[in-house]
Amino acid sequence: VGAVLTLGETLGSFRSHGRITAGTEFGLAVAGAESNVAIALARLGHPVAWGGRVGDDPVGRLVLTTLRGEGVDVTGAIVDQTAPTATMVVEDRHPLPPSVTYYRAGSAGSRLDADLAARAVAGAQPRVLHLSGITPALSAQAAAAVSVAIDAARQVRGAAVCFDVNYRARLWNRADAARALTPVAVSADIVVASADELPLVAEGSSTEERAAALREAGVSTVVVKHGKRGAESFGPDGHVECPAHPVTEVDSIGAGDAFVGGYLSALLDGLDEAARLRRGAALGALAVTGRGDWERLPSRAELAVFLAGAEE
Ligand code: CKP
Ligand code: MG
Repeated sequence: VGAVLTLGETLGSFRSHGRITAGTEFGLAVAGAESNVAIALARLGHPVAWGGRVGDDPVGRLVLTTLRGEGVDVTGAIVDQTAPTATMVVEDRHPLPPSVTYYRAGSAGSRLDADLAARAVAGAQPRVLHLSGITPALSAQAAAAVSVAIDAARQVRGAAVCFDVNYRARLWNRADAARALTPVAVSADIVVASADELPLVAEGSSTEERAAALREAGVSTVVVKHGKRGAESFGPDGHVECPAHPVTEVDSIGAGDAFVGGYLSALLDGLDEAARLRRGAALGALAVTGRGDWERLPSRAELAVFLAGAEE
């Protein structure tokens, strides 16, 4: 029995060294919101599995060896013989934010399907199934896989479904995303969103009203992230707030996934809502201190050192 199962698309991320011109060098890294969460949890010692499809190509092999190396169970992953692993190009335009270009239409990851999802959930019997709003944007069959995964998790006693809205303007518009993601959000136990993503999945004229609407629809806890201004949640413990850790930001991509990893880690440890938000904020802060989506994420011991320093 694994603690956490995540499903999604993991990509090769080519990060330019400076503006892109002929001859620019790139560093290759592994990216993908759901596998970022998996790595965060694995580094903190939680048993965690990732399921998805990669191509039979060097980037696909890098994805699997990297996840394995980080201690993430990839036995539910499939190597697609005919579609390539998705990639993305991140152009460093410092001091402007990086520009991101996806090469993922028709990718192996976009072929995530109901069969893989059902098998992965049945095999992992997870305590937490973590999904994000990126997956339904990839293809109709990936969207179906998300619903099937949630239905399958309902068959696992005590399993909770965590859903990160993760709206991606490069994949679809807000109206299409709202239509597809609202039914997913209301079927989750925990919904995580940034303040600008929350209106996609809930009616209301304020964060409070939107969180209340989701809770009335059956969501247990709504976690709202405010970046540098911290996070708050609405759930069985009422309204809980948490400041962010002041750190010097180098690269904010991956902060949201780090936050989710920290939050779920504290949940699995049986900690209360305030402690879940605190651990989420700590991982989010650490993730932005260097380049890469997950490379800066801490082990248990490193997290303790960081939190001790933060109290001084
Ligand atoms: O919301 P975050 O910045 O934490 O998510 C970052 C990830 O999966 C990144 O790894 C990228 O590959 C992606 O989101 C994406 O598909 O945009
Ligand atoms: Mg996010």
